[in-house]
Amino acid sequence: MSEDYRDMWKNLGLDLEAHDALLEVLGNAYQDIYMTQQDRPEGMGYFDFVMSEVHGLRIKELMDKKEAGQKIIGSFCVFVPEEIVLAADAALVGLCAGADFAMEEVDKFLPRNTCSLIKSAFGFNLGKVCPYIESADMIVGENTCDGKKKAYETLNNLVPNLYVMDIPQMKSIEGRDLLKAEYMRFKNAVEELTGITIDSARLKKGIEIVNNKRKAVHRLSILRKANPAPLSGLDALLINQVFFYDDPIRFTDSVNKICDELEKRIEKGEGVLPKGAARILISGCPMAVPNWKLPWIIESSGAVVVGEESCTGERGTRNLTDDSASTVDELMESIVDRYFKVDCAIFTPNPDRLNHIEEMVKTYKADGIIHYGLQFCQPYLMESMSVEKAIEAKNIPMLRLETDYSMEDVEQLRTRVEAFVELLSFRR
Ligand code: BJ8
Repeated sequence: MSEDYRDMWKNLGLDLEAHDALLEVLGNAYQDIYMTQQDRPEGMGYFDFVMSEVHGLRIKELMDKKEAGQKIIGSFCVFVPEEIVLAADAALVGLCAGADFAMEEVDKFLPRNTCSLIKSAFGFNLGKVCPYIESADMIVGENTCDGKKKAYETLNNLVPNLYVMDIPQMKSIEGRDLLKAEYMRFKNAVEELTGITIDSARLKKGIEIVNNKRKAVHRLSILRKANPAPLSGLDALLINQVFFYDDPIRFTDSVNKICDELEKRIEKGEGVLPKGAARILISGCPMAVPNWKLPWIIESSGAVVVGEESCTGERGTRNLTDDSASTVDELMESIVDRYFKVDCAIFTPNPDRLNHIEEMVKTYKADGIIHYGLQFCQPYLMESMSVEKAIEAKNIPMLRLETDYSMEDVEQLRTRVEAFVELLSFRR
């Protein structure tokens, strides 16, 4: 890393020593997990580059934006509408929440039975190792699960710029009204932060950029229907993770480029694993960078992940926002319509998610599902029981796993995953 970055990190208030240690661990994990994969498409070079510069060049770009008067908004959830943020010339970035860090400090603020994702967000903040949180002008917390909701009360004492957005828990008329009211309030807050009034032309542009980004990711997902799969689940997850960090227009171009390459691969019948490899759909909690544990275990057990029913996957990216309306209010209605379809397990009841899982199994020709639940994540762990019953009634095999960010249970998980993959191969 260049000296420029060190100055930049220092100015952001990062703990340089701790940050160096973090980058070393991450760099090694990336080498071991990503760079040992065989037959990766050339287009993944771009995403490798983004990852290698995720705390470097990308932060430099964001700092340059700030210098030019633009604002940075950080978020932990796919319910924060990027369309509104872009309409005010600001940038939306995901905040670090995918690895354990500074856990002794975290234990002073959160109960032990808190999910790894929330603990990680606190660890990166308390350990002063997340340049995104330090560069953000506004951090958006959303009232989704109880863990996050209460954790934001504590986070509010640790950061100066937390904005809390309420999120409905039922797909009712009242629930939709609440989301609309909260998105209007968020639009006003973004306008106040940036000093920019969001008119319909700006909002349309924001919608167009985000729709294009989602269209590119949909194009990529559909290519994963092919057998043999042209892309590993690990690489697909990486692309889904980069979705939250990169410049949206550049990201869209890069995803479309890799799609062009994958189309050629498919024509030639080339894939990352042999045609007979078991095809797995992952469903459940999101996997923030650098949480690559489960797909790594699955794919090093001889199976291939063909889809993610997750917020770092299709739950987060499916459905476009209708941009045909002409007034700000109508466009805001379209944004609400689009986000109200997100079927996070915080909703009760949540039949859409089950339908989507079944639909994904068919679309991606999955042989089975691995449900990924983070320990202490009540919404997804609870829902996994009813999902399992419904899925197994349809004769689709499902394995329910519960884990955290540590690597201590890797061998235990591997044993269960291998047995599941064997079962799937047997049924083919
Ligand atoms: S829309 S999935 S990104 S809330 S793992 S913190 S649910 S206890 S992350 Fe999520 Fe938005 Fe929903 Fe998606 Fe709570 Fe569970 Fe932890 Fe979780």
